[in-house]
Amino acid sequence: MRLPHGEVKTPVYMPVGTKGAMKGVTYQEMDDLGCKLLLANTYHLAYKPGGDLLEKVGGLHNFVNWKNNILTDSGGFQMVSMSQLSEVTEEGVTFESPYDRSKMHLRPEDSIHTQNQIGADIIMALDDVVKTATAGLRMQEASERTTRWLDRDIAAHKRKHDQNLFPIVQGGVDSKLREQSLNDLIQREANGYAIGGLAGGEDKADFWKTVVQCTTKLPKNKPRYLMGVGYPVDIVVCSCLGVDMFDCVFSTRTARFGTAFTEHGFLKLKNNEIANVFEPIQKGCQCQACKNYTQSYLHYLIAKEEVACHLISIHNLNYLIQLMLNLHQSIIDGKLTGFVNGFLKNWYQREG
Ligand code: PRF
Ligand code: ZN
Repeated sequence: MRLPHGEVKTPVYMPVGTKGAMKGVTYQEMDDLGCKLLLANTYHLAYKPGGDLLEKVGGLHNFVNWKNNILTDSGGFQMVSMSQLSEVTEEGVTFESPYDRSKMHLRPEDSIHTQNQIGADIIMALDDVVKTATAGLRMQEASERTTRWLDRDIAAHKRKHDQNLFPIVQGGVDSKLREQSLNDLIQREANGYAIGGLAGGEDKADFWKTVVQCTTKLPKNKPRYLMGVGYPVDIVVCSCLGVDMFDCVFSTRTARFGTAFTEHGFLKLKNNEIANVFEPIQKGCQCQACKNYTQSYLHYLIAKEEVACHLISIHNLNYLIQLMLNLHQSIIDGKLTGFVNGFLKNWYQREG
């Protein structure tokens, strides 16, 4: 994928720095890990430091000194994650700040204006997001409203030459609504598309079916971004189903609770027996945590020091970035099937 701040190999995992910072990891470290595309969030950045300040310093890239690519989510997802504090109408969404109770009106025009100020390489359409389990008319309204808002997004977008606006397919796990949303969005001929409204607690069977329905229909020559998916197994399987981009806070959030990714699944470093394991999290891993420290030491650190969360976050990010590069290479080499077989066998077979 060629973007204004360099080329990105796909499939790609995008680490999430919601507020213009990763939790516990600097952007310099993200660059060292080989990250080429980061995610940030319009709602949080609009609240602080604000779009005007970001525009004044020449955008988020300059503000945080990041030379690679950025994608901004539109604020749509906060309608679900902050549902107690938001109200949606045809005009747009109103949020009440959990910090100081101030109101923020986010119409499609506002989301795009702020995203133009932030200056990310990929910006997202403002979608009407409802919980995946939402039934009937409200789900239909949300899906159709997302298309109406897309037309307002496109009209408001002032940087079509250097910012790629991705529409977001909605419709929950209802195949008719998805089909309608797919048809409407594909007609608008964007440079890439996102699949939204999933990873919200739906049945796994419905999840896979909906992903396949979308990837089958979306244009083959344009990137497809599955929003909010980040479990290693889901990333591998969905890459096989034709997804190119993923994002999720899971890798760093779970690290802060002491869980590391390994080729044999999740490793809970808080468990007492880890005190006697004098090996790295993952043999051969080139990250700072594995090159320097044993599981036993990390287990001891977790109870005492913030730095343990930092080290495990670095490891999990390195794990996902390397996993994606290996997936990419296996596709290039025509060896995807063998790679996926090996990955799944290792993941579910603890003894290797
Ligand atoms: N829409 C937006 N951001 C998202 C999602 C979505 O549907 C999801 C999936 N639930 C994650 N992030 N705008
Ligand atoms: Zn490591």
